[in-house]
Amino acid sequence: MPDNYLLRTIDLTGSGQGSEPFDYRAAVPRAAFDVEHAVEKVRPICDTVASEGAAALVRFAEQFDKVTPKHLRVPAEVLAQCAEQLDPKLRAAFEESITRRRQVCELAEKETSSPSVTVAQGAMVTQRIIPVHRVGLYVPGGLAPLASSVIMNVVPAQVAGVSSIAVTSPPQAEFDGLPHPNILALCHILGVDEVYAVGGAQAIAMFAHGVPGLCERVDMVTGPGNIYVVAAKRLMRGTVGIDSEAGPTEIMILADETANPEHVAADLISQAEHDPMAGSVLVTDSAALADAVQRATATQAAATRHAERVHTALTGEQSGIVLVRDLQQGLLVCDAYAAEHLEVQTRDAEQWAARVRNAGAIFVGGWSPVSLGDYSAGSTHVLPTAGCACHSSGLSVRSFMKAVHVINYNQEALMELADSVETFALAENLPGHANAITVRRPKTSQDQDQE
Ligand code: HSO
Ligand code: ZN
Repeated sequence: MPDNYLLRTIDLTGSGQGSEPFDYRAAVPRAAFDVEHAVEKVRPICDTVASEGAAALVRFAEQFDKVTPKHLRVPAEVLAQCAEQLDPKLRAAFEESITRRRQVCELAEKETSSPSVTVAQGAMVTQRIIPVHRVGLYVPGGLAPLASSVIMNVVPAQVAGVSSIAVTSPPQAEFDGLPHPNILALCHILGVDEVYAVGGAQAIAMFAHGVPGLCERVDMVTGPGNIYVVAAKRLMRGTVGIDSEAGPTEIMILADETANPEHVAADLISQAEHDPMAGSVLVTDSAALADAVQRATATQAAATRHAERVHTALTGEQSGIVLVRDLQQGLLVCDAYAAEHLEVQTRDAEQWAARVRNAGAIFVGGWSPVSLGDYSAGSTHVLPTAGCACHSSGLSVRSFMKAVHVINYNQEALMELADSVETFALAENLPGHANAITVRRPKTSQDQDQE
């Protein structure tokens, strides 16, 4: 193998043919992401915010962001100013992204109906859909101020009917202690006027506990962040709802010899650009494609702006090229890995994509790269990482809605079921439960005599 090849090869062509089940998940490892260790570090920060409020937020900004925030809450006129000063081309790109994301939210993700089922005469159960009342959205700053995350979090929350939305993002020294101006501009465009210049674990604590005189507590915190933000979400979960614990980003590409190696390489690099721990994995049945992708990746990675972190990500344990016997076996690898992003660049891509069970989002064919979904496709880019796509979904309108069962039986309907419930309760050795039914039974003349 030429020494400038960056991606390691995992050859599975001979694996998984015996009678023993083969562990495809273990064959493609992920980077270690030790949230538990970070939880211990953020615990005192969250406690201090709870006890000292705004003063602690200023101190932590000075310590971690190396700046004294000009305002902890960004004044509305600053938001408006940032929107006015936007480059018109960028503003148009923001608006295109918002329009498409909103379209998908309204047409495909919104579930407004509250179905009622009459399970017997007089016995009705309704599933009422109620939006979360108040949400706090975290937008990362630092190396990667992801303005697109504002859209991906705010739009579904608004379509869901969340009535109170607050956004927070770290204060930046280069912007005079304010969050990145593109983030502020987007808040204004989206009609969000409650915006804080607070970052890191302390921002999550501010949302979870509330800070007197500054910020009311929220019901749910969403949005990506670094490991300390994730750790604070884990710590505060329960005090507050969270969307998910986002780990390092990852892309898996299932491709055959029809794929364009330059495109495949560019897509692997695009996600490696996020983080030295990002995972970029190609799964292919074509040794020729594997080789061409290695060459293209080496050339493109050397020339890219963030070459250092791209190089670290691509050469890490969590990235590589998986060689499979055929696409059928490739599909087993994809389902076992459950990638945050899965691209299918094969002949009959739609058919192969339709057979995938586990992926955060599926990008079909050669003209739907992950970058398109990151910004403007209309889909969400807040997606389950670390294999969680086998049980979880990306952030959508539904994430901001609660389904509440409303139970409404009349007397006859309850009496019809009384025996059944009492029997069940006694079988669980919970006579108090049975009694809550029994006391409602009509009194017999015998009962009345006993009283
Ligand atoms: N690929 C990232 C989202 C993102 N990319 C934002 C660019 N900006 C995680 O899905
Ligand atoms: Zn991205």
